[in-house]
Amino acid sequence: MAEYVYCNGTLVRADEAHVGIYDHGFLYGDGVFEGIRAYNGGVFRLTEHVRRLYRSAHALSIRLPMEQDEFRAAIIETVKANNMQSCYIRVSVSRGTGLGLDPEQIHNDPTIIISTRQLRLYPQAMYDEGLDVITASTRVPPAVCIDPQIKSLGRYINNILAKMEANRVGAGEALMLNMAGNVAEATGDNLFLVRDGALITPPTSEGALVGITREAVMKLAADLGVPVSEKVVTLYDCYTSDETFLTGTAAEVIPMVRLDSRAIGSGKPGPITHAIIDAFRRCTATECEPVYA
Ligand code: PXG
Repeated sequence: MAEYVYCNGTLVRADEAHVGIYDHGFLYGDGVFEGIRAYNGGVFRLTEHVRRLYRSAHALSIRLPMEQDEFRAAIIETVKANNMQSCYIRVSVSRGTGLGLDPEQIHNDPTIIISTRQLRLYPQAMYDEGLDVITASTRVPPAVCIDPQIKSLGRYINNILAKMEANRVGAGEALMLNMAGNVAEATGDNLFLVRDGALITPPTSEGALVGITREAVMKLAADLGVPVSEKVVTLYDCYTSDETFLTGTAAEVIPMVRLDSRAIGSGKPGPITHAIIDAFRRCTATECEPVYA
């Protein structure tokens, strides 16, 4: 069956979709994106993802030519056109097309692409055994320079470099520090640590994206009676935590059991991590917006 892509207002065959060579996303990373997930014919946190997309676009003064409910409908139509039940949905938006930095000199007609893909997840063994992680030497840009709340295309060069550092030594992920040397997040996931039965995660001012999975986990933890706080996290805090895990749309909730050759806690996924993984799976199984209703 042909793969379909939403491309600037219409569904077209993926092999016929194209983006101009002067697209500002391609030329300058001048755009925003979302990675969304569908589970068993339902989209997880669709409203929250589209809201974050619109906030990211607004912060960059990119005006989307439709209301959020129409955008949500376009995402659902794309999933339907590909007859997908469970998939990764990539939404990419750029400012428009034209050579030169000046937005006044380009067609401010945002490029909008929505595509669906089967997921390439971490193997189950990594969820059972936990990830071996390193600290990357590549830093996150200061929040006062590039705000991490904007899920912008251009910000990811450093995340890619940090991921390459992890790949080079066979680690599953890399933690990224901010300019003060505090932990911001992993390359494509947020970080939580467990200390004395409570969860701690770095605030966005430390350079972390306001992850949708992070928000879901914070609420699930509260429901389980596990206190959660946003606090500055140092490498010492990670090395000496009882448990640590990462959260993201693609990885969901994944335990992290080693950091820079030090075992975290027992060196095995801990009980709170297991409880959060179970609660998150229940959440994705029951709280999705139906596509085929
Ligand atoms: N931090 C960063 C820097 C991310 O990019 C997360 C945390 C987790 O956020 P969510 O909202 O997913 O819980 C992300 C996630 C892609 C892609 O190509 C998307 C992400 C990461 C890597 C690749 O769609 N976003």
